[in-house]
Amino acid sequence: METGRIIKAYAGYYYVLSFERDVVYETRLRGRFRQEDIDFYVGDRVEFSIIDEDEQTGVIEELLPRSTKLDRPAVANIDQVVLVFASQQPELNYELLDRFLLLVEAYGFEILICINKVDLVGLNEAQEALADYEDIGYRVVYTSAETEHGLNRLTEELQGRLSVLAGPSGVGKSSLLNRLSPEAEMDVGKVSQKIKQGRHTTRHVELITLDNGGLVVDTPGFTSLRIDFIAERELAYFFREMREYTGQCKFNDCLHSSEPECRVKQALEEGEIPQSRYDSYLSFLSEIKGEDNQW
Ligand SMILES: Nc1nc2c(ncn2[C@@H]2O[C@H](COP(=O)(O)OP(=O)(O)OP(=O)(O)O)[C@@H](O)[C@H]2O)c(=O)[nH]1
Ligand SMILES: [Mg+2]
Ligand SMILES: [Zn+2]
Repeated sequence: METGRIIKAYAGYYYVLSFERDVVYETRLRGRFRQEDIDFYVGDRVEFSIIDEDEQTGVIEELLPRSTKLDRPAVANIDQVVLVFASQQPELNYELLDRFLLLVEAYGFEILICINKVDLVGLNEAQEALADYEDIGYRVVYTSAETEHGLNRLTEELQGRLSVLAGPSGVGKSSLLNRLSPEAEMDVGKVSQKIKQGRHTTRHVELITLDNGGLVVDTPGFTSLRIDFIAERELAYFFREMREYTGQCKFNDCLHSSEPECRVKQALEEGEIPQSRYDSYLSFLSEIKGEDNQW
């Protein structure tokens, strides 16, 4: 029996990259899996048998245990989520960045922030724009798919892991992947047109293999950015810089908005919590409470 990883699923076929050799097999599922109603995800590790070595075909016999499973996009065994934002075009939207960060924190994945298109503003300005996030402790890499700035650093961060690229449309996720792995041949769209239409260029889920053993999924972004599955009380916990203060408020059920003697607000006034992060917190809080449902 062979072992490998599903790197692509298409029309009932599963493309499995063997762990033993550098070959991708076109496989089908054993019939019993249909009765057992087991879904197979891109990223899944499987046992399979080879039907024809020359044709590179096989049959999946067993699903190996998963560490994580995400439904949208459907990817198993994710090691980290790379949040890609652009320094410009589209302009860096902090509340949107905070929303992505919140979602990834809530799912419990490791996070890498990638700020792309630094060629448009210069490295210094790009770094200043993310200073708060670096202070909070997030790992940030600065890249340009245009000039190739930072691509070595990004490649290092992807080594030996399964990463999902996520972020708004038009920030350059597919362009970065095309640079990292020329075989990727991801569709790259025209940013202005896409923003107008609100459509995504990238549609199917596929794992791209890098030379250093890294695996990367380019996604159409999280299809839903809804956060209403998060409880009011746990929201502050997902803001890393607030976490250490939440237990020190006067009231146990403090939501850090208008309550007196709130340790989080004190930290805000002392500059320990960035104002824009706190603004995002309040905005998400009212959204979770159902006061504002824009997503
Ligand atoms: N100046 C500059 N332009 C870039 C850079 N990276 C990508 N672009 C351009 O930005 C546009 C969008 O790039 P894509 O790679 O399609 O963006 P995406 O994030 O994959 O977008 P979706 O697939 O819609 O989510 C294209 O016109 C790219 O040529 C960069 O580093 N600098
Ligand atoms: Mg894309
Ligand atoms: Zn409080």
